[in-house]
Amino acid sequence: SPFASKQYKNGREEREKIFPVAQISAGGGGDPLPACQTSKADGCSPSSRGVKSSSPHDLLSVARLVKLGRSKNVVVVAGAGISTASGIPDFRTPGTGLYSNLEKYNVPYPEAIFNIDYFSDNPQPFFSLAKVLYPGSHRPNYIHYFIRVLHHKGLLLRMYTQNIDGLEKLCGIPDDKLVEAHGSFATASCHLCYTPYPAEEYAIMHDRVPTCSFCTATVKPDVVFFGEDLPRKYFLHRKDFPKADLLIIMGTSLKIEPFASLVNSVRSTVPRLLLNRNAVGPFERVPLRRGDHMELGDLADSVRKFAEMLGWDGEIQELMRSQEVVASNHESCEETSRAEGSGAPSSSEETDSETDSKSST
Ligand code: CNA
Repeated sequence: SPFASKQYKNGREEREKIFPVAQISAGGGGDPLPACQTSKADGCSPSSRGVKSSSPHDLLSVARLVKLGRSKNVVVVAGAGISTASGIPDFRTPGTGLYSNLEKYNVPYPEAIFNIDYFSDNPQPFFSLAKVLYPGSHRPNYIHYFIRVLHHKGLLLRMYTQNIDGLEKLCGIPDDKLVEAHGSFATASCHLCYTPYPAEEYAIMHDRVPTCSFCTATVKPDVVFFGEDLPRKYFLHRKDFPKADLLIIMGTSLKIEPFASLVNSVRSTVPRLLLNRNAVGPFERVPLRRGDHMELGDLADSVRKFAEMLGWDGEIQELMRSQEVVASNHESCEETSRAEGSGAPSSSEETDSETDSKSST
């Protein structure tokens, strides 16, 4: 089957597929948990919030480690919560998350939209949703630029993101520092015969489902669906996590495996900092593991506070201003050239691909 051929392509040992945690605990493929159980597991229940909540000391003690030069190999693990400030809804935030707003996609249960078997029969819901997530209409925010500055300082070992919005790349985090664990929209392939299609050819923004010119099956962006293999690059985690000396977890509910378990693969003495609206994963446990810190609340506020403690806020704001000015000039240039009918200029956003340096902290 085409599925088997993809497994073969990725190598036997390296096969890991993504699953929602809820399905795994229900016996690997059962119905997802009902909403109330999900929100409890999300850490929204008073009991999981109450006992050890965030304190200003958490952020401060991690900032101190960084300033003392004790954290030089920082791994960042991120999810949809880092992009809500850019206007992209996450999955699970009640009210605004995509899972609360699925009526328009007409799917039997939320995860169906990213289920490869469901997609084979009915790709339309995914393509409707893809328009919301598709790169192009959103800009990186302060949180993305914080991570880029972490890289500027020579402290970022790697960023592992579950996001498919491409904002990490857009803010200039270089390719070799980034693992897009759940794939991206940058490329696409036929979901049956795996013929590759460059992004511009599969034209996701049009109101039709793109089909393969060889076998007529649906062309799917190389976003990893439930039940699909993770990209090869994901396996860098085997090298990176044992090397990490600080783990920062931001904006994720840690509900999707195997990504969620990555946070447990740093050495037991390594400090872990959770920045999120609510406690998630191992941070729901009371008491917390020694070395675990969390700052609960709005992520942009927490990251700004952290950056101020580190003395990086000015640099982040300056970088953000310069990049965003370049981007908006670029946009108005494109608009002008479109209006004048002279075609679009080529993209020229600055990235850090040559600045992968251990520069000053
Ligand atoms: P999720 O399950 O929706 O969890 C997001 C987490 O972030 C939740 O715990 C929220 O409480 C928290 N959060 C959201 N906004 C904020 C905020 N402003 N401040 C503080 N905390 C906040 O999403 P995950 O990333 O954990 O789930 C993984 C899925 C989501 C991946 O497979 C993605 O492909 C998928 N996804 C990606 C995007 C994107 O690319 N931007 C958007 C929506 C979904």
